[in-house]
Amino acid sequence: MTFNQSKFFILFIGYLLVYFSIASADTTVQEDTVKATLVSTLPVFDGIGDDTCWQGIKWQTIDQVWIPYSGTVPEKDFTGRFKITWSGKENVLLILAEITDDVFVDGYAYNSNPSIGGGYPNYDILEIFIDENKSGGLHVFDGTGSTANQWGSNAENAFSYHIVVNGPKEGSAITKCIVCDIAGSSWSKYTIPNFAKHFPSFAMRKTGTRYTWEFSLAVYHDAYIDSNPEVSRVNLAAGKLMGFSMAYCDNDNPDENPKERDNFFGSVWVPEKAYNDHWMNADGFGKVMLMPGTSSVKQTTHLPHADFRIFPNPATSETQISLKNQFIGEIKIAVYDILGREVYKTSVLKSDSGLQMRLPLHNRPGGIYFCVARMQNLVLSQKIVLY
Ligand SMILES: [Ca+2]
Ligand SMILES: [Ca+2]
Ligand SMILES: [Ca+2]
Ligand SMILES: [Ca+2]
Repeated sequence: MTFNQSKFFILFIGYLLVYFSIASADTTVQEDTVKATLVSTLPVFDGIGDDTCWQGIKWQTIDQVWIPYSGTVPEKDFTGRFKITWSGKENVLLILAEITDDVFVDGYAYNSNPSIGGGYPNYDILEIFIDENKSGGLHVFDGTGSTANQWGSNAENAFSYHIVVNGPKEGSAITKCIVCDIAGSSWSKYTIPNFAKHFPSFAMRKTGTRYTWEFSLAVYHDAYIDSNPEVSRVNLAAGKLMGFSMAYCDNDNPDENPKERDNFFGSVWVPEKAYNDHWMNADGFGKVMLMPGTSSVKQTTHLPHADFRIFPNPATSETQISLKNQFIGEIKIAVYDILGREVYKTSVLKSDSGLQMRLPLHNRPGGIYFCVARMQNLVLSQKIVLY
């Protein structure tokens, strides 16, 4: 071997060693579609991930460098991973994120005026990107018309939550956050809304250089109105597929002024040309699917949706529900319109022989509705079309 050949050989062996050490470190799993399991109990929101609902849930990694500051990222500079589950009873996503960051840079002061309150991505912040109907597309402004640079036609087509906190003291947790996004109609008329109210429970704890974020997240569809969020609240149900990614902005220089972000890490691979597209475009978001609880999977030997039928559907008059599975006990039935408003609810006892009942929707206006059946560890939903 020449000197150059042997140098290449040593590099190659080194690459193999690194490759196999990563491949064998099977503590995290990055799936194409992240499966979020239904859980029956909420965690205690204290920034400690020892709750029952987190047990047995796989970690997902935040390991893609979307914006690099320097060539390599040592482990002490940053590692990130998260778990996601959901609660049908509370109708929220549940997220546990564990971030290692050598220097925590906080101090951001919120202001809805972008010329004063801008720059939040230059602090240490956790980001959640969510597109509840997986539509993709731009989500910056409520632009009208068809110019190429109007940055979308609906700011709430997807949300990009930038979660900002003042770092807690060593060994303690904080429960207050600011959640910035962009809304408005154009770059000359835009605001920074604070969407902290979309996070009903929130905690972030510091243990050395490990920061544990534990929170719930309500999900809203794209007809969201900030003055009345509940109208657009989405009813989470098993089988629902959403656009979802997480990211972390890492700055390690608390003394600089103005602040400037170093690295930017994400949970999904993005092409180089779209390395920083998530904040404005939902096309590159990852995917999360809501799954029934593990105990329900065992209880239900058939496909859940095959057992839950609404007929006739589409319907011009009265419709009926038929539900067959092994569940015995109380089932809560609710029907929602396209805006998420509850238009009918009842609760029934189901025996093991199945459930069949009328759904009195014949006086409702025509359109799309969703029927949700909630039982102990399982939430089933079906779309109904009324003419
Ligand atoms: Ca906890
Ligand atoms: Ca760092
Ligand atoms: Ca959307
Ligand atoms: Ca940092």
